[in-house]
Amino acid sequence: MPYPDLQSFVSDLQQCGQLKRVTAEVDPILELSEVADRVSKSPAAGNPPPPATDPVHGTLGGHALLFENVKGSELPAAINTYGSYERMRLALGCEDFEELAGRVQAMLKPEIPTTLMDKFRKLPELAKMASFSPKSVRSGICQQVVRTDDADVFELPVIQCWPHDAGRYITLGGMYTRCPESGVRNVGMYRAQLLSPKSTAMHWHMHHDGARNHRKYARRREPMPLAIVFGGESTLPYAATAPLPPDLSELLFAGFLQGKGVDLVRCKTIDLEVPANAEIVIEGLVHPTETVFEGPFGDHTGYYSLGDQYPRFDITAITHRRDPIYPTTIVGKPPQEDYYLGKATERIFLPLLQILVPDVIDYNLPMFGAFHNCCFVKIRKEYPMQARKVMSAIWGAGQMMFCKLIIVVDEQVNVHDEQEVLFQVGANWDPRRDTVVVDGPMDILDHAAPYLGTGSKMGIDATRKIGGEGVIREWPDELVMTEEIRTLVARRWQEYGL
Ligand SMILES: [Mn+2]
Repeated sequence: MPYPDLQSFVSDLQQCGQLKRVTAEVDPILELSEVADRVSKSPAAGNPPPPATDPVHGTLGGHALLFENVKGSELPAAINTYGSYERMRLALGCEDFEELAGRVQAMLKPEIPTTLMDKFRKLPELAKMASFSPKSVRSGICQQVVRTDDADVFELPVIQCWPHDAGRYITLGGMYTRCPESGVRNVGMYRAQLLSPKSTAMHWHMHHDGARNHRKYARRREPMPLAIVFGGESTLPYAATAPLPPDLSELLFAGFLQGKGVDLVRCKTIDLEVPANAEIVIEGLVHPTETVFEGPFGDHTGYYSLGDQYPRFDITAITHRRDPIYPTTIVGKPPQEDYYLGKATERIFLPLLQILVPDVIDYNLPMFGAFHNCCFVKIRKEYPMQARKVMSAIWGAGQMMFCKLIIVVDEQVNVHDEQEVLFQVGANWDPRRDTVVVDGPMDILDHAAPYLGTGSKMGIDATRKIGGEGVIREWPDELVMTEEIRTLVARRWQEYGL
């Protein structure tokens, strides 16, 4: 089962040998970040075998860290709690991500009941879906302490991650907003730069749901209520980062993952509800029109993203449980904590991608691609130019539009083996015939794109070529030993240690 709050997650991680408590004083400015970076790139706690879908980098992640003595703050800071396959598995309460992918698939392909008897059989499942919805409760630990006039965000152990960052940044807070028209709640995970004891800059990209909600408030010239939530159910930070459609609630998804709805309490100073089990909640209002200069910030691209104008968030209260833990994370060159959140998404959302692009058997977003720069796709090729159709479809599937490079391979290739994929490129690719370059929208963070948010992307067809694909000569077979000989040798030669 996933954990109901951060403190039970942290204490279980410690019991499993997945967390180190650090009592030595650490500076939240750069020092904590450098320790976390080194730890996230070291062997995973307990040296577990890597998953089959990540044979090389799946062995990394180090320990989660709980810094009990952060300079300038009374609160301990937790980092790297999601930073390995094992800890992601614990946080989501699953044996492996495939198990969750299976549950997503079952939800996406509901069998439509035809007879009355079928309808009755379906009732418990529908009731179960309803039980995943968030529930309002009267009180929560997140409001054991309420501070309004004396609220000071600098009392939290907020870190500065990289040397040229513009300041200290909140990095693992769920940003709770609501659409003023439909009332639909949204939870996103965006950074916030501390400006003063009672204000931050709100960083969100134009296509984020939080930004969309803010635009609606801005048109009405009303301030937007916003709550920054730390901790709570261990599925929440993952759900906040998952690429859900705009109207699918992250809270419902978190409830689905943990098999139980998230309990919500009313905020003290704004009209919003937040998870009752959270450690810390920052309440406030985002100004409809006023902006402040935000950034630069060392980003998950491995480069700084440049500064720009973003809305200002004015804090009205900070509420927290007694003795809260402040959770944080850093981003930079992979692998870091966010790599495992991304890999969970890659696996859990495969059934959804397959509904949009049924040709896809499997895919891999390799580590060096920092999430979506590069995508390896495996298809069962049945007609000419199918690889190109798949590229176009992937570029049309939500955030996959940001893929700068798509490599398509045949069904016998292991897309999780980078050497094998690149071998197929070398063997099957004629650059002029098998490459496509198209223009389109790009990630705002892609500094190599000629314009902000637009640029070009490339597809490489590394499948075997068939008639209708510009092959004039005969295409040879790939070297593969017969199954008969392989089985025989595996059995007979084992005793010789070969
Ligand atoms: Mn959303």
